Order: sequence, then C-alpha cells, then structure tokens
Amino acid sequence: MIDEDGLDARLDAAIAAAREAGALAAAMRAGPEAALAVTEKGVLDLCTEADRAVERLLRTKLADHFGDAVLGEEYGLGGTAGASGQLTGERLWVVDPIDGTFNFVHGLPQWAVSIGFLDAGVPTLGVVYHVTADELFVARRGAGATVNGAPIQVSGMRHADRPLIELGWSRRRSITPYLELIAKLIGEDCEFRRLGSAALGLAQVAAGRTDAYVEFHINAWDIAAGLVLVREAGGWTSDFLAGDGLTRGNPILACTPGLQARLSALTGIA
Ligand code: LIP
Repeated sequence: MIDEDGLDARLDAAIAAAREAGALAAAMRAGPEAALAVTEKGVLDLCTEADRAVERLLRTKLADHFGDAVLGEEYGLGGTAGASGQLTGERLWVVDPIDGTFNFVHGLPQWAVSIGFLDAGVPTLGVVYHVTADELFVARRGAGATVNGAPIQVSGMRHADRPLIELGWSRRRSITPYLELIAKLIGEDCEFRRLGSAALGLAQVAAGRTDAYVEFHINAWDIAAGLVLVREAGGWTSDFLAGDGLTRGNPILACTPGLQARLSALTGIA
C-alpha cells in the first residue's frame, strides 16, 4: 500500500490534471470541427480526437509521472504496464478522459473527466470534473467526499416516498431488461432519468441529488472514481470489481443505503 504522502501527491496531481484535462476538452469542443470527428468503437459508442488527446494528457500527468500503471478507455493498458499490456504492480490509474462522449459531441453539458486510482486493487482516490458546471467532485478512501471543497453526503432518502433513480444503458446489453426495469420503477412510483454519463451519475448519487444509479453493464474507466465518491459520501455500491470487473466491466448499483435492498431485489444486482 502507498503511504500517506504518496496518496497526497497523487490526489493533488489528479485534481490538477482533471482541471487541465477539462480545459483541454472544452477548448477542443469549441475549436475546429476536426477535434469532434467521431470514430465509432461500437454501435453508438463514440470516440473523438478530444477523447484521445485528453487521455494522453492524463497518462502523462499521472501514470507516467508517478511510474504507475494505467487503464484508460481509449488506449487501454499503458503507462508502466508490462510489455504484454498486462497490468503490473499495485498502483493503477483508471481513467475516462471524456465520460459522456455522445453528449459532448452533440453539445449537451452532461460530460466529465473521470480519474480513479486503485491502491493494491482498492478504489482509493476519485476525481470527477463536471466541466460545464465547474463542479469538481473529490474523494479519498477514509477521508470523505466533497464538491468544490464542500462535504457531500448521499440523500439518506430525504424524498423517501419519491426516489429519483438514474439508469444507464448501452448497446453492450439488450434493451429488454432496461425497459423492464423502467416499468418496474414506474410501478413502484419511482422517477427515473438517463443522462448519459455514468461518472456524473455516481457523482450525483454521492451529492445526494439522485438516490441511485443503475446500469447492467459499465466499464471500470466510467466508474472507478465514482465508486470512491459514493462510498465516501455514505453510500452503498455493488461489488463492481468482483471477478474480472476491472478488465471486462460489470453491472453497477450505487445508492443511498435505504434503497439498497429494494433496488437489489428489482435489479438482481447485489
Ligand atoms: C458512457 C457511460 C454511460 C454508458 C454509455 C457510455 P463514454 O461512457 O458513461 O453510462 O451508458 O454507454 O459507456 O463512452 O461516454 O465514456
């Protein structure tokens, strides 16, 4: 495990890198159309030159600077990963340069820079920068969660009789269970949203603005930071890293604790 000074240095670097990465993404969004030319990694799964440029910046400022490994959405395993591209060592950055790329390309504000850090396999640092709102969500394992420096807590079911639940979905899974879950939530008098960024989805749960985030498959780079945010804000998350969650993704349920049993029963995510 890394000592306190090592974690302090990494958290400071992640905060600075998130802001620099956010500024780069925003500048590229406002710049020549070429930066927004999309390549499609899968059906409706987009990547732009902005995604790639931002990830290169994060790799330089974080993984290369500290000599740590990195897993990123656009370049996969890199940094100090072994020649085989396998994860090496106990210090891993898990980054999504622009989470919510579909929104980013279209000009919707729900996109964010997401930076997670795993120390010996444990989600330890989380930084999510909602650039268009200038909201910087930060969490460190055992030290709480903040937004722009102010402490945050999950909702505690303050709107107990009318929960607000965000559902994520992608073409990586069938639409049927997603539609069935919507019908179940409506039957339970729950409101639902789909905003298109899992990183922001978990940040809003941590901030108490929504009561839960559910997605039947999500990748580690989307939520590695959000796991720390929700847990440090007093929330519950499913065991996302179980099995080969880190490299192949898993379902995610993140919520205020009062909703966990009910949503685990509705979704089958425990
Ligand atoms: C997105 C996730 C979202 C999911 C999308 C996509 P990206 O990440 O944040 O929750 O439903 O399919 O994976 O691709 O914008 O970085």
